Amino acid sequence: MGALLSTWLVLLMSRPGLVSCDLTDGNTEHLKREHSLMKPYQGVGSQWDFWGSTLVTSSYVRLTPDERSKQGSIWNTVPCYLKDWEMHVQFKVHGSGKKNLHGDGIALWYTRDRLQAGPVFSNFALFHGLAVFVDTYSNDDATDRSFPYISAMVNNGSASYDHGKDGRSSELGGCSAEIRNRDHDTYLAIRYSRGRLTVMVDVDDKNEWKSCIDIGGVRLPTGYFFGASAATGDLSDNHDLISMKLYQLMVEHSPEEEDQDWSQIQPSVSLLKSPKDNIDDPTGNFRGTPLTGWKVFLLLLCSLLGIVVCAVVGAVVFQKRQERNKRFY
Ligand SMILES: [Ca+2]
Repeated sequence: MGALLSTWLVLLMSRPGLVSCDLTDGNTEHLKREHSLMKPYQGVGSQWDFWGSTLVTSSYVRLTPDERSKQGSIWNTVPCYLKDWEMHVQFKVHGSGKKNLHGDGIALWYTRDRLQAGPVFSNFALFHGLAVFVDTYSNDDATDRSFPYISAMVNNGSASYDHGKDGRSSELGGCSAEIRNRDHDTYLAIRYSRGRLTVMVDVDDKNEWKSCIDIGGVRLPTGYFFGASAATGDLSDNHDLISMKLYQLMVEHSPEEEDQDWSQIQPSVSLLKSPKDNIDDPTGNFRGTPLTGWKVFLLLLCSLLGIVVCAVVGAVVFQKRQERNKRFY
């Protein structure tokens, strides 16, 4: 029995992926440089294409300046074949416009097509893939949410982001975040793993992630491109990217999942009733994954104790029966 337990322990220890797959703290070992944009932006030109008003300096990538009617984007040239990933974006939105007199915001993309200009934060509207919008201007005059507002959309090329309504009809979830004209750095993380899409923000200079969007049932293929874009209209802002860092998440998949051709998946979301019903973890615990190893361990320990109890009870019953048989003979 002891040997069995130690075998299980060895199995658990030898699968560090189960225990330490949370890379939100930025484990450089899993940083994928070919999909990352970092100072001093030496990869720009080979691994990243930029378009429109985008200006690359040694300390930031400015998608648009604080001027009217500007459009800019930057796109990774290397398709991403990771099944589970986490993108950390450090950005800065700033300008001379007073409150509510600035716009329009930044969009982050994981899409089939790249460098396709259009009306959605300067990108093509009928996109295939995932978009996360950092929308700084309320086009729709609704008062139920404050701006800047962060939201996500998954599209298979059939829906169009409604700019006039701030994408309300197609959003999967979102949150308000004070990201503009801050003195400190602002960050956003997008995690896609096992069909779960999680967006976190760190904008209050507390060095901690706050949950913004967390939904399950999301299907995204491999082989798409990461990008970022921004646009200004009558109102403007400087939309700056400081870095985009992509981390591979070490997650195991079943043999059936591994056998599938992930590049053929169509982007989709299987909503039950509303995006909120798709939440896998109601606590929204983004850093909860390391517990998985312990949960497995506890489950195994409980099963082990169950087996021991059954064996002891069985032995006692057997012994009693033997004694009773002896009495009869
Ligand atoms: Ca807007």
